[in-house]
Amino acid sequence: MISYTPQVVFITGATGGFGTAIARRFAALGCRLVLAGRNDDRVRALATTLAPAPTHGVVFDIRNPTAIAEAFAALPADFAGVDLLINNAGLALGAGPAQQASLDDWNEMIDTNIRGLVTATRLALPGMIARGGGHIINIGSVAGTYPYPGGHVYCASKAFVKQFSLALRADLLGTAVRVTNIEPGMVNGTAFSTVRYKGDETKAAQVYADTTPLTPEDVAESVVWCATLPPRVNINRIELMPVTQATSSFAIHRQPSP
Ligand code: NDP
Ligand code: 8X3
Repeated sequence: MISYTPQVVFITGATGGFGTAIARRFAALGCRLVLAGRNDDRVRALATTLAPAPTHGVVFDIRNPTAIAEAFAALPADFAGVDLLINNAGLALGAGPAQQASLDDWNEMIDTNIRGLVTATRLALPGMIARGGGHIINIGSVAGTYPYPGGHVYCASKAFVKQFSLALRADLLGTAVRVTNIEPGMVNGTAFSTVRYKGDETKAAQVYADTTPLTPEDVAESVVWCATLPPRVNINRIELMPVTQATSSFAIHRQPSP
């Protein structure tokens, strides 16, 4: 049941799997959408597919705080009152052991998943508070709670997103601004694993082989549910996994005594 409909929804990573699925859902609800991506052609193409929904495209690399600030400052009047920010842009790079990982990959994950997310959040918050309400929805991950081999900085970045979400809500107590962290497990139908494996489609496909993963639409459903609840309700976190995935026990390395 839809109890509340946001007016202006700002989605980072709108050109990717989750971002596009989320944009479609809010377009269908009649929201005005700010579509953020780093590729102008892809942002324009997405806007075309969403027409006649009112959209405004912004193009920036989320690792560039100045560019994000300029995009917020230049929002046209009818898109300036952002009352829902969806911090979705993010990526994992590499899945090998930490001691063999690329430091450049680690820094790119930190700059994208952490610095980009906090920058967009900091820019959106004052307007939400001034207008008397708003909602920050972060796309975290089960990786933020459950570490796994090869997860290192990706897991840590999503742990940051989870704790930042909870801490933010603590600061926002007394305002009508909501904060939610959505924490999906395995989701296919996006570029996530292809990006992680640097374009190796075979390795990316192996992640989902013989399973029934979640879909981007499943994630979008959880986002829309949180955003359309009555304004008195704050969903702090949602953790969702496919039925074909579960958490497991500790791994133990056993070595016979010499
Ligand atoms: P996609 O790779 O399909 O989408 C990622 C989006 O982030 C793309 O739009 C991409 O832009 C954008 N992006 C990445 N880096 C930057 C950057 N430097 N500047 C601007 N935009 C950037 O993956 P998903 O849709 O699967 O991932 C969306 C979010 O969900 C991520 O935060 C991911 O960590 C998280 N997640 C994914 C899960 C999964 O299994 N798929 C599970 C749990 C969480 P571009 O289109 O230009 O590449
Ligand atoms: C994406 C899910 O399990 O690959 O965040 O880390 S996982």
